[in-house]
Amino acid sequence: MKFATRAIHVGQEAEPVTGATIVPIFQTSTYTQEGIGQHKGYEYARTGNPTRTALEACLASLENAKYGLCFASGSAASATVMNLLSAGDHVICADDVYGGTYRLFELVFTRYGLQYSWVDMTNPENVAKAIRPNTKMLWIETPTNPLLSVVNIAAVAEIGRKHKCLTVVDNTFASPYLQQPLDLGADIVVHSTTKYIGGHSDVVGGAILTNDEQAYTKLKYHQNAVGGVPGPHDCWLVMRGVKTLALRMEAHCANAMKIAKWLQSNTSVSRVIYPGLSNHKQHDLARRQMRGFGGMVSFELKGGEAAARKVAGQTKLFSLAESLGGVESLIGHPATMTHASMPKEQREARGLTGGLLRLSVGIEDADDLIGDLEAAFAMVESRKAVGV
Ligand code: P1T
Repeated sequence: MKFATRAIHVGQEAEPVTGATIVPIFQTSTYTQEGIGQHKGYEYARTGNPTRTALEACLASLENAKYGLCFASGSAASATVMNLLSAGDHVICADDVYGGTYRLFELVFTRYGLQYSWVDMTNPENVAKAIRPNTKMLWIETPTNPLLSVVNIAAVAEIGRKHKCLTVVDNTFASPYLQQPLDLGADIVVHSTTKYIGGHSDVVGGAILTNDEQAYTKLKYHQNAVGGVPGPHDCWLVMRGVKTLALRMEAHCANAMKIAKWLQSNTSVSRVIYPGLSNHKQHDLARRQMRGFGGMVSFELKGGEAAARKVAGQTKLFSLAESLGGVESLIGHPATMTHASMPKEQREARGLTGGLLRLSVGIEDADDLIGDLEAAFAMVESRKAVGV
């Protein structure tokens, strides 16, 4: 079965008792046993729930994985991957990641004795150079949040194999429709299903997908032991969203490309970052590694931070909001929003300036979205002209 078919059918056979075509929401915390130890595979809903099982099977299939585990958030999924490690272990991470991932690793897990090196993974040699005797994991995000750098998954996974490190890819920005890291040699994929997979900005969730049986067994153990599991209704919402992932991603990519090109031609804009533009530093790699270039576009205005702050408050269709990947367009100011927990010096060293704006381009009509940005830019220009 091809991707779009799997998104609608895998794990989602008609329910055997009633014939319900759509997987029901099994809103139960426990399961009645016929006798001690005699049950139908479910004992307690932290450990397992049929609605969650269906979603786990579907997402595993979409990432070409044997095993899937779902979580209450992308952050809970990332934290559970860290549970594979022990005090004294070292992780090499892409230096441009979601601010919450930076916070989780640098401010939470370092207190438990894990060590992190933040390296520019766009050059895989930097990863090889950062390897230490205690390095156990390589953590990739690609395209990165919010600077949309593209990391060569196959090259980094090769380094991981050579040094017996697990390679993990946070595939949230691309979604499995645009990129399947396990096929490129990665060991584990992590998602915030809050984003493109859910697709409607109405649910928070996460997932881990893998073909590594040993890693899966440990992750499943920690999923149950730590307990950051999603409720059945949330699983059902994610499952409803994922059915249209293929269609939505095509529309996100087409709209983002139009907007990136429009921004590039606009005289108020000093820099546009979109992997689909031929001047993007890893454009050729993105062409090879991804099926499309995604729905995220970052840019800077000539007026710097002051102009960025004003534009972010002026758009009408682009809501000023955290998050991404929904059908509706969002605009964000990473320095004060998604990446506020990263110290200013760290942000600036990565090129994440106060002037940077990030668009999550939705699937509305592209002309309306361009019109919205145009009006916001004009409003800021006219205020500047009258000194407001
Ligand atoms: O929000 P949560 O479901 O816990 O997912 C965390 C997360 C993990 N990985 C990436 C690449 C992410 O972008 C996120 C969440 N990001 C935002 C909320 C944001 O606006 O960038």
